[in-house]
Amino acid sequence: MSSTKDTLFSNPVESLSSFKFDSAVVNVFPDMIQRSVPGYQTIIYAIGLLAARYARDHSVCYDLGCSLGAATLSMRHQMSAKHCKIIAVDNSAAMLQQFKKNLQDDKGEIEVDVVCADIRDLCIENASVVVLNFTLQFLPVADRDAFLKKIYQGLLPGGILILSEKLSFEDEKQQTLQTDLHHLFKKSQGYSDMEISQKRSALDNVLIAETFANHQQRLQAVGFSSVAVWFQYFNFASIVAIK
Ligand code: GEK
Repeated sequence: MSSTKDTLFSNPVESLSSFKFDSAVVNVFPDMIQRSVPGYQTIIYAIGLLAARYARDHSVCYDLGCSLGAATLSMRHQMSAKHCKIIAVDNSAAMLQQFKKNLQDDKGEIEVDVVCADIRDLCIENASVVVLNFTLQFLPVADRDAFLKKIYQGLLPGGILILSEKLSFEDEKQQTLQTDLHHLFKKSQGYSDMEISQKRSALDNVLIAETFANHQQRLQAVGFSSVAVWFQYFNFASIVAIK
């Protein structure tokens, strides 16, 4: 994958437009996400471990909002289910163009279908594993219940959803603390205060974080029988929900 350094917000931008997953972002994406999301690599690796445990023969694993396919490739390299395929979906054509190039150099044997679509319009069926790795947070809150219901209905009994999200906190002190800790993390990764604050403004109204309690309640309401956080690093968490 490209390792071009993310400097998108390093100069003052007069009027910040909303963040978009366009070709400028694609070029720096691996660097951006690793330096912005604490624990990203650990989560990616563990998605492969979870898929190795839960992917069933003759079923489908979905990677929804796949970007450059890091979660897809982790699953592909660690799963051993037979006659299983991965469907990787994103609505950014620029992301998928680069992902398809990366796939050509990948030696994994499991079939991967790369689909350019809005994940809300997708038909989900015969799924043993569904991954939403930092994607749900970009859907309007009003669409999240129906979308998760659709995922639940498309999962086989015993199948899992892996849901990673930036979290918000009901408790104001925690909200401030976790936000500060995230900024310290980004500074430690080489981002300047200006880059951090400009990126935050660009993501305003684009990335809508919810509390863990919100996520848990929604997942239980759509039917998941078991919901737990398996990883958290400051305000970034990954949840596993079992049907
Ligand atoms: C990873 N999962 O590296 N339909 C399809 N794709 C969407 C939609 C939508 N409605 N909304 C957003 N996306 C990846 C990282 S990035 C997270 C996921 C981040 C896509 C969007 O185009 C982008 O590629 C991805 O969701 C979110 O494991 O950049 O913070």
